[in-house]
Amino acid sequence: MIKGKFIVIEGLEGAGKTNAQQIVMASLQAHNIEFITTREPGGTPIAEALRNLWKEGIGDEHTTDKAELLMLYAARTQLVETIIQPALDKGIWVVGDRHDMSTQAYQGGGRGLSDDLLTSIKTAILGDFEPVLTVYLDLDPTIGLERAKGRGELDRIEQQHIDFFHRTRTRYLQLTEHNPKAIVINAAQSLEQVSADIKTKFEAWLQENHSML
Ligand code: Z5A
Repeated sequence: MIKGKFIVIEGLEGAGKTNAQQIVMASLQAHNIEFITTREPGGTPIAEALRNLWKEGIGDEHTTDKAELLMLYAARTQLVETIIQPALDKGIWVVGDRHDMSTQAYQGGGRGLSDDLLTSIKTAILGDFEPVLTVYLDLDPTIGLERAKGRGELDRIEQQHIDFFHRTRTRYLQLTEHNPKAIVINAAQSLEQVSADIKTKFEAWLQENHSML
């Protein structure tokens, strides 16, 4: 049985991940590749419950930075072990809305948690499990938050100081620059141009990797 491939869409809020996921899905459909989609944090009943608990807290109590990190990894391993890995083992591809790079960028870059802590937890929980490709939508956070505001009230995480998102973006750029497993898209362009860029670059990647199917 040939294994499926794990492709992840990453970027700040308002970067257009929903649109990017649809473009990747359309390409896979055109090549008759079977796939499922996931989102993080979440994607299973337990992981979704952890997402809500983390986002909303209980009353006035919210997670500390380290508790947040552990909850994100609890949700992630639940999703990987029960949904993602079994699908890949059956030859089904997985298109994820966020995965571990979000933690490296938001909790590492944004919150400033140490590389030692992040690396030790990541290694303990995920081992060498990682996506074969990450499509990173790069966007100035001021534009992304304006777009997100257009959809309604910002949630607790989205209400962080703008510097938090600048640090997060800087970490994303460090992680994706010169990374052969990442495609970087300028998400500040028009929706049409962003969509065209994703399609072109993803199709090129697919063609290169198709022989491995
Ligand atoms: N988080 C974390 O801290 N650590 C982790 O490990 C993980 C996550 C996994 C998840 O929230 C939060 O969790 C997120 C990171 C953190 N926090 N923040 N802040 P979520 O799942 O609720 O939200 P999101 O992942 O950030 O999704 P989003 O806000 O929906 O972003 P998006 O999917 O990229 O946005 P969109 O819905 O595709 O687009 C937003 C709007 O912009 C929409 O109206 C589009 O039509 C519009 N748009 C998109 N592209 C364009 C262009 N090119 N031009 C004009 N308008 C556009």
